[in-house]
Amino acid sequence: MKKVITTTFIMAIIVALSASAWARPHRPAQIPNGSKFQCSNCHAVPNPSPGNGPRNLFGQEIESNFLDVVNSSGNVQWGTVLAGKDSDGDNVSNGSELGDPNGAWTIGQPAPGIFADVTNPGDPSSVSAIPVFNHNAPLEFNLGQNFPNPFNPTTTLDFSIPVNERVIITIYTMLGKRVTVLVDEYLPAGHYIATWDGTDVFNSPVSSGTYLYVLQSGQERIVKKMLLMK
Ligand SMILES: [Ca+2]
Ligand SMILES: [Ca+2]
Repeated sequence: MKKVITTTFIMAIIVALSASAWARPHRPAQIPNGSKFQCSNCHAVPNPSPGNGPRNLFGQEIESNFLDVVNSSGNVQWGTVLAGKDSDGDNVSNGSELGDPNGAWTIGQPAPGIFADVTNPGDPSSVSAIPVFNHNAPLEFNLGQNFPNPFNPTTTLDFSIPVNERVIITIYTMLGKRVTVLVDEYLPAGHYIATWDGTDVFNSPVSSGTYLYVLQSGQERIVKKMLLMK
């Protein structure tokens, strides 16, 4: 009898653990462009199993206020309110980061916005270009020196464009190998800053060394160097 009870107890624990480990991977499909960062949208450390690991600020916000049922099978209530918040405090709203500024997207609709521009709403170092207002410098085509430099692992760079234009900022190794695309979006004329967290397109940290960053917009192109020193 005792053995049966023990076995039942252990099986109950296994079932409970499996439910918590595997119930949440449905959630990336419940936010716009959630496929880009998958579990990392909501988890600072998404491993070892999908849905486990500590939550980031976006994940905490959803868990507290934006689930229809507060348990592991709860569904995310994406909409205007959640889209308007800036969970990770990087000055870009959750909706803007996910390509749906107004929270108008619903499950089943095509992914909104430009996939390359989607950034992580739970990671303050994941931003595309942020407009800078009340900037006194003349509005001309310009790419500033990154700051700090040398850096480890994050650096920011400022740029400006005098006309509405598609802007692409790409980072290369000194041998010309493309590391990542930092910005690829149509922007209004203005001053902007962009941040690079020292990772490549696979979100893997890159090694120390000199990197080139290239701003391309219309017929214009500016190349600068920066030094990552670990
Ligand atoms: Ca944000
Ligand atoms: Ca972010």
